Amino acid sequence: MDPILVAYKSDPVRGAVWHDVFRTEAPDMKLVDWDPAGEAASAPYLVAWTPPENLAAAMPKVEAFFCIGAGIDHLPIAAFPPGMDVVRMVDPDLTASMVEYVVMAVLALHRDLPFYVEDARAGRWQARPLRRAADRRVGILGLGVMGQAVAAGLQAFGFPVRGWSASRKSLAGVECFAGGEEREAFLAGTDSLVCLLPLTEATRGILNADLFAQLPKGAALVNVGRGGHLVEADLLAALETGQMSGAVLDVLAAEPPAADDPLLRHPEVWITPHIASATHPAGAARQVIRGIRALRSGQKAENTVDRSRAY
Ligand code: NDP
Ligand code: OXD
Repeated sequence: MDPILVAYKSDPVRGAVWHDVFRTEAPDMKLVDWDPAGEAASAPYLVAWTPPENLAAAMPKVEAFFCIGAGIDHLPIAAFPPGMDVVRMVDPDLTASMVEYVVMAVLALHRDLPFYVEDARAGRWQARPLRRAADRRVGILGLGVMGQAVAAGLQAFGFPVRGWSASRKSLAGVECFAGGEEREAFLAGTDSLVCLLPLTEATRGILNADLFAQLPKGAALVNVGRGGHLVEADLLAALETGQMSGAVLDVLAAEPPAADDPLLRHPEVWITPHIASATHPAGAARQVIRGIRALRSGQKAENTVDRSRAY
């Protein structure tokens, strides 16, 4: 029987791991690197972060697109072939890396690290009052796969955790808020805000002056969602007035940012180059193999996206 063709269009270094996993764990499948003029173009399955332009024409037999990341906001979903499944990445290692990053960021802001780093560089030796974790309420925008895992990670340090999502959740020890009508109450009791929303038309620009004004004075922000969630000028203004006390931003509107982006050298802002988490290739390859097997047996692949919801 002919092998099941799977096209791979992504980083070649990580690709070596993908090839290894497919070779050893899916001998009935053939992973082929993307080549618009080669056999990849006739594959029914595509693994990529960005698909080729005009996917329907580039891969006329494509049935399912496996996105290598968790977020799918960069995809031209409306222009995709109508019946094609879109599957996003959900992987324990991807989630674990996100938990590490957010816990690190919330703790760094909680323990005033940005100030101590600045102080040390300026030769200052001065202690700030110590606040108990129990007295710092952390609010998570987005209680999906990542948000729920992050909530558990933060609870372990004794932070009171609350979260906000579109549909109501019930999570042990987490105060859950849902929908636009409960957003204000959620924000009013949040001292450190973590954004783990997907970027959609409903969430674009959500981290803006209006939202910052609804947080208690001196609140802190951790944005690991997307740069498009944050109105950067509004954050700068809120830092200036003291409404916000600091921020850790892993994602920015422009990546990389312009060399003169005022956020880059702001003493109260820490920036990282979109590394909060990343897909780990071996686990990701196994998820795709499981997904293809499910599709071949007439089931849905796990983590198939509801295309009408766009996340
Ligand atoms: P999920 O889809 O599992 O969770 C998204 C959550 O956001 C859900 O709880 C959902 O609510 C909620 N939500 C969506 N829209 C709204 C809205 N309009 N109002 C209120 N709540 C809303 O996603 P993940 O947890 O897997 O990932 C979240 C995001 O994290 C990704 O989309 C990506 O942008 C980002 N990410 C960033 C990385 C980085 O390295 N910086 C790495 C990986 C992901 P409901 O549950 O009711 O649907
Ligand atoms: C993702 C990311 O969405 O890395 O997976 O941002």
